[in-house]
Amino acid sequence: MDLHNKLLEVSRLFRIDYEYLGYETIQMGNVNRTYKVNFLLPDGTPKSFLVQNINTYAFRNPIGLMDNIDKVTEHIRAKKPGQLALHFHHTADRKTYVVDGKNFWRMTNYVHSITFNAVSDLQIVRNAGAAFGEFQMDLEDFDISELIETIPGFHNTRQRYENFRKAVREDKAGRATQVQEEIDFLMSVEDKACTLTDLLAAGELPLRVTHNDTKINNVLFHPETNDPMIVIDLDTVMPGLMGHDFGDAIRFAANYVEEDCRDYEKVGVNLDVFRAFAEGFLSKTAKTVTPKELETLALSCFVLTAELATRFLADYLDGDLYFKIRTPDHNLVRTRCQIALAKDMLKKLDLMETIVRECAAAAK
Ligand code: GN1
Ligand code: MG
Repeated sequence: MDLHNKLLEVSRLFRIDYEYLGYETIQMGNVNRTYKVNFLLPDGTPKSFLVQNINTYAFRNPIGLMDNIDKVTEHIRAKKPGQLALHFHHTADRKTYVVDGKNFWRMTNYVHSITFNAVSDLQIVRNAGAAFGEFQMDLEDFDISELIETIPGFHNTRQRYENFRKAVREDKAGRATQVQEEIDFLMSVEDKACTLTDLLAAGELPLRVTHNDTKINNVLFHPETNDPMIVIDLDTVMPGLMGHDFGDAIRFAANYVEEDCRDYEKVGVNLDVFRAFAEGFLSKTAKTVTPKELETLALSCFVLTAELATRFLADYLDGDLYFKIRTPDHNLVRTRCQIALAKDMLKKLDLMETIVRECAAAAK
């Protein structure tokens, strides 16, 4: 069945009976496939929904994942009744998903909004920082044991390095010799990149419920006012560290260029964006952040950047099985961009640490 008819069939299973107009592919995320599915209400007004095809190579337990999302969204909704939330549609037998063969479908409301990739408007960045900080705080009293790990060891950097080493060893796509320089660099920073993982194992950093995929385009903003409306992409909400969310957000938002930019000499941390995000994030989290978390917040940006570089490069070596690619060397370009960013972060680490301390002091 072609996609046009498949999306119609899925929508009908989610009990959307309006007149079907067709679909648009949404460029969102590097893992799942997302479609905006358009209908016409009986009175002639257009109405859209988002349908996603979950990548079950990445998410091996999609039913457990939907269960996590249900619990987390319920918890937040109970705290903030009436506030805009993601709503997952149900089938006739009350399921939030439709399985057909290897495909795992879900449907949510479509929120008219805007998103940002590279941002220079500091107020938007500050707002995004506050939105992610607030998200963690909303879940501060959530019982961690209720959540499954949707991707086990997602930000376990030691484990990521093991996977990376395995990919280098197996060299499935025969590409290892052309990327020796990248492999050597990542190996040389392994211990530093594993700082958070090691501190967690030593009991020096607290586990929290975290988002774990805090790209700034996972905050939906109001199209007219630019106010943050909602945090989306809850697939990786699970136990994690505060630095995972802070670090991943900076990795994405504070880079001068997008995460797959080929102009490696343009890559780097914009410290104004860094400060604005830290201000927003700490305005919500300063009351609960521990001294060790604060001390490692700037370093967490390097950690998340290096970790993702190992993931992109491992996928390149495996033959591009995990991340969606748009060019044959996409994962290599992503790797090189993240390595350039990681190097710049090491240079600016002292400055970033000072900024974090200043923002925390101002927020208290
Ligand atoms: C993936 O699919 P998306 O864009 O939300 C990945 C993140 C990476 C990101 C890099 C489940 O996120 O961990 O940081 O790509 N998500 C998963 O762009 O692996
Ligand atoms: Mg995601």
